[in-house]
Amino acid sequence: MKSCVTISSVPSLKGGPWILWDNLEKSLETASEIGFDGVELFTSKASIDTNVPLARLLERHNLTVGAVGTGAGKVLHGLTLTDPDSSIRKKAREFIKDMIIFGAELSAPSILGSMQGSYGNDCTRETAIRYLEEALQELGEFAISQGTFFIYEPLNRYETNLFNQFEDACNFCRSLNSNGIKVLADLFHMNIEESSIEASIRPNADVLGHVHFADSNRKPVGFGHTDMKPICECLKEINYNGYISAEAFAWPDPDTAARQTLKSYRQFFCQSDV
Ligand code: LER
Ligand code: MN
Repeated sequence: MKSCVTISSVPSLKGGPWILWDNLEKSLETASEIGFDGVELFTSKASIDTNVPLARLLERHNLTVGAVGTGAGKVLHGLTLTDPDSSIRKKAREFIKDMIIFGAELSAPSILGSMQGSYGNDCTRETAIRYLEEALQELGEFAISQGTFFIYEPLNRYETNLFNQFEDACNFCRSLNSNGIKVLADLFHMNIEESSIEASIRPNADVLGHVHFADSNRKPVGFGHTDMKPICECLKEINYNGYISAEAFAWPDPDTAARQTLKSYRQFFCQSDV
């Protein structure tokens, strides 16, 4: 497993669930200095302005990219894959393809979170699920063509009404005509939706592709009340070898949040007896 911390390069979304908020160069320096293996990037578009090429900066700081998030497509540009308007759905797929290319160049997959959208008003659940299915099949195959995969993230009921439970999302993704889709276990969303987080993850190891590491209240792990020990034991038991990525509020401040996250990561994943 690899430790990972989120970096947002979108100042207008300050207050969202990302740990590091400084400019990218500074955030990479902080992530590396604290001791993370990787970073997850949240950007407004499929590129990022740096004085030195990003790949060189990552190499300098001995960091990999765990994933890139596509959420800005929805929150900044209003695009979702299940919008009733076909021109918006098309733009959403194009935005995501650019993000998949951006990620693939950094050897990282992209994540579909809020850009999945919701059904309602002009669109039934059945229609929205069909749109999602078609889009995921296309994007999964596109990700494979770029040498990577694409990650679908079930969200809690206040953020989508498509798939809230992990097992439902895994079954849906397994049924797709693409092997390019994996599923994300966000421990904050799962804390709201699952009866048991570890029991939901255990039978779905085959499609688990990424983990968002946050406590019950979306603060860094250790600042809430999720019982993390059985979840971490389950991830070890199923030999999960992907990223454990801190997508949490920068509480009480980015530096403390990052340090707390790595402390918890080491406590649960690097010690044999926790
Ligand atoms: C994205 O990873 C996520 O978890 C969502 O809550 C963002 O809206
Ligand atoms: Mn998440």
